[in-house]
This record gives sequence, C-alpha cells and structure tokens, in this order.
Amino acid sequence: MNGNQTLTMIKPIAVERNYVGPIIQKITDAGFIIRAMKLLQLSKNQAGDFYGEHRGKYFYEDLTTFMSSGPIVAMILEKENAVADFRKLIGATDPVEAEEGTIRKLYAESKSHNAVHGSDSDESAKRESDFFFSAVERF
Ligand code: RTP
Ligand code: MG
Repeated sequence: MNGNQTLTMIKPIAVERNYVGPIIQKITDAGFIIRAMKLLQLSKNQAGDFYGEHRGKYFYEDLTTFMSSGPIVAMILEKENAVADFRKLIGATDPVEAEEGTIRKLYAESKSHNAVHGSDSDESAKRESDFFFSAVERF
C-alpha cells in the first residue's frame, strides 16, 4: 500500500441490479486503475468485522444483514489521492444528498442501500485491502 490506493465494494443491491459494469466504467473513466478484484459473498460475521468501527451503532444490524445478503464485488483501486478522490466520485452516504453524476446519485437506492463503499482513510484502505486480498491476488 503506497497511500495512493483505496478499497471499494459494489454492494449487494447494485450487483443484483446488474450495475457492476456501469459502476466499473465510471471508476475507470475517472482515472482509477484496478489492482485487485473479486466477486464474493460475506458472512454476517465477516460483514460485522469489516464494519467493526460501527459496532454498537443503531444501523449496525441492518448494515451487516444487508452487506451479507448477496454477492459483492471488492476492488483495490489506485490513483493519486485515491481515498479522497474516490469518496468524491461516489458522493454522500445518502444519495438524496449526493451530487449529480456521482455513483451513489446514479445507482443508490437509499442511504442504507447506497450501491458502493469507499475507504475513509489510508489506514482503512490498507486494513480493508488486507481483509479481502492476499499478496498474490493484487498487483
Ligand atoms: P461506506 O463505509 O459504506 O463507504 O459508507 P460511508 O463511509 O459513506 O458511511 P459510514 O458512516 O461509514 O456508514 C457505513 C454504512 O452504514 C449505513 N449507514 N446508515 N441510517 C443511517 O443513519 C446510516 N448511517 C450509516 C450506510 O449504508 C453507510 O454506507
Ligand atoms: Mg465508511
């Protein structure tokens, strides 16, 4: 991890609706390079560990149920200023508040079903990338 990477998940609702293609197109059009990618389904416990910072919050149960409800696409993305630029590309957590043209504005259903995840810091990006990918699964 060099500080220029971030971790994203295309969340179950967006995979189910066949938005994987258009979302990846938006991501690569914005200049991100895909360094790792896989389709998988998290268990509820794994979703809970991934979102461990939110344990105890009122939305934690719904979040971990949703995130383990179907397959997701996890990716490591690389670009200068990756964490901040990717969060800008996806838009606000709640699509109602997201800017026009952002991935969440285009593809999210609601605040809880908001299409994509983006790491919130370089430290989170490293932790989350190691959560999904071994050394031989990334380049
Ligand atoms: P994410 O981690 O998934 O990229 O989303 P985020 O940084 O924009 O938001 P975060 O605060 O980390 O919350 C994680 C996910 O929990 C759900 N949430 N619901 N009902 C609520 O008030 C609420 N707050 C958060 C969202 O689905 C959010 O993506
Ligand atoms: Mg977050």
